[in-house]
Amino acid sequence: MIQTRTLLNPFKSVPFLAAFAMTLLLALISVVFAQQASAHGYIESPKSRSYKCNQLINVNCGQVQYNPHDLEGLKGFPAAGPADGQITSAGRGTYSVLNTQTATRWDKTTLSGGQNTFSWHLTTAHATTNWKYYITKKNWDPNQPIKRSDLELFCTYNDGGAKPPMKVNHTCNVPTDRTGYHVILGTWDVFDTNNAFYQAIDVNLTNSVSALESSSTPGNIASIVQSLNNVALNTVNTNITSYYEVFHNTTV
Ligand SMILES: [Cu+2]
Repeated sequence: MIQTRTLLNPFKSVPFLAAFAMTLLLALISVVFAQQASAHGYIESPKSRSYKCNQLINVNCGQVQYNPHDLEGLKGFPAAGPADGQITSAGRGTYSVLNTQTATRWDKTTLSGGQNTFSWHLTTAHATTNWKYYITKKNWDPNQPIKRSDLELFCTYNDGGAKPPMKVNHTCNVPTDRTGYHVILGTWDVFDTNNAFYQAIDVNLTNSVSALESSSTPGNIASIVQSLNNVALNTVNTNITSYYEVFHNTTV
């Protein structure tokens, strides 16, 4: 009896209560962090830098390997948002390895300029202000940390606060006036928080313009018969082994 009453005495149980409260607090904090870790989203096509870390296509990425969807920073880029040199990590110290910028550090996805689809995989469908896509300028230096002045906007989708589906697809026209290694930055501004998500995509642009420029001019070839839908090509020299596409108003 006396022992039971002593145990229930709150003043004598202060260490126990404090330990209990602390445990509860830690449990709450871990629940909040677990929710944050499972929240948000990443660009799965073309695979982003962080998603390639998750897929072990990019290696030695640190923690982002486990959290490709967690690149959350302040919204309002480029006026606000992560500082220059920290854009590709969303300004998150935990993921600063993503800011490493050299011509060879990251795996590149081959991409043709023109119409492309960018696909986000969301783990939480936050109400959305807008989605924007930037690309490095023609004269960018792939061996220097990326600054906002290296980037130019090429595509915007405004959602006006709507809640997106878990898979979001955007069709955008990627500039066709540049080739080789470029970085595309996708931003997702959340409507009802101060935050946004930042996704870098490393691409190797192969534009048809440059492909045509680099190929030799067809020789020994002549067209004798043309109709509205058909152009007959005759080779003057039968040794021709090349394949040619005939363009009319840029359409094959
Ligand atoms: Cu989230």
